[in-house]
Amino acid sequence: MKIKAATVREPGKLAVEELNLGEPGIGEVLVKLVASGVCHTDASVMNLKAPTEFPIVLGHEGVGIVEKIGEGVTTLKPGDHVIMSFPSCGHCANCSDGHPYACDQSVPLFFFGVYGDGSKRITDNDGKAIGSLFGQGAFADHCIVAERTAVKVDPELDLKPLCSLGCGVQTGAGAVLLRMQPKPGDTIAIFGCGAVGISAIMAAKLAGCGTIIAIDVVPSRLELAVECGATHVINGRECEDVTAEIRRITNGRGVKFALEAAGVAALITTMLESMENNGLAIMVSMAGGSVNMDVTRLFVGPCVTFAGLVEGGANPRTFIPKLVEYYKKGQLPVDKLCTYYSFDDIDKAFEDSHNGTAIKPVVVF
Ligand code: CXF
Ligand code: ZN
Repeated sequence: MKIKAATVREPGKLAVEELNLGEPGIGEVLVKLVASGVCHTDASVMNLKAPTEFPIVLGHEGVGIVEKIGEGVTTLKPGDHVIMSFPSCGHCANCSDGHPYACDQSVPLFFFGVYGDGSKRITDNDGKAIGSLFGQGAFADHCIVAERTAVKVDPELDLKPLCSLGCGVQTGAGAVLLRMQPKPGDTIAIFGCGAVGISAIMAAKLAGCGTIIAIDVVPSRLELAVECGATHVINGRECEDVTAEIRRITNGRGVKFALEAAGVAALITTMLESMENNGLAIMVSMAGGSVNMDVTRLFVGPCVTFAGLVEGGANPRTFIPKLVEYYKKGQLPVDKLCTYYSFDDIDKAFEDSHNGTAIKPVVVF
């Protein structure tokens, strides 16, 4: 079928093109997109700050309605409303063990535009194969996705605000609820109040954290952080010593948990120096770059666990339904993050994501 899709053929250039989408293969479904969120990873791929292969259709926070199912699909049917998430092979040791976020095939499936069998689903009018980012390619009117990558949701819900449950919200909320698992009263610091950071703040509130410290450089984001559960804020541009301020707020102890969601490598050092003894610090953003620190500081004085975590350590098929339940109860008000754009305005959506005007730009089809 003919589709319109936002495609990158050379670094930094996104163009909506008419392309040809094939049929859903074994274990795959065809989805008519309702909306798709812009995530910083889309821009990283577009600007070659992540490994990839052009041409590729961007978009990996798609929500839509199943139009057709491929052979062997048993859990979805035409008409089902779905949130699409990250792909995984389903066969490797981590997938078999319930940890698809650590799939052995993550790099090709996330970034190189291929599906589980190694092939692509889109061609251009010259017959050239075009990739689909994260096995979605969701900046398009239709896309093909693996059944295991799509999560069915209540058709009564407006799908549009739910798109980032597939990536950004899952990443922030998962890091807190699945990996950190804070107890009521615990302390946490969140570096970066974009969609991932704010979702982590909402999750920290949900878990009953007593001290939730939000760090950002944009006052409006810090205000939103407070609205979503932060008990303290630090403006990193105005504060001379963020670590000292975190220690002051926590009576000298430092925080038990911290999340780096700002995409700034230098903040890793600040985060690690702000931890309490036996604390857990997690990095989830594509910060890039390197840090220079004396690694002895990770275990002499406070001993700190530092982890990189993809997609919140989630299994989307079990975690996204939980996130939807929290959303329905008003405990995960993700609609506060969204600004909506028409497909014609996709460049503006990327621009506003880049300059921070919009926290979660959502392209509506
Ligand atoms: C990405 C973040 C960097 C590692 C791969 C997954 N998540 C979503 O965009
Ligand atoms: Zn993403």
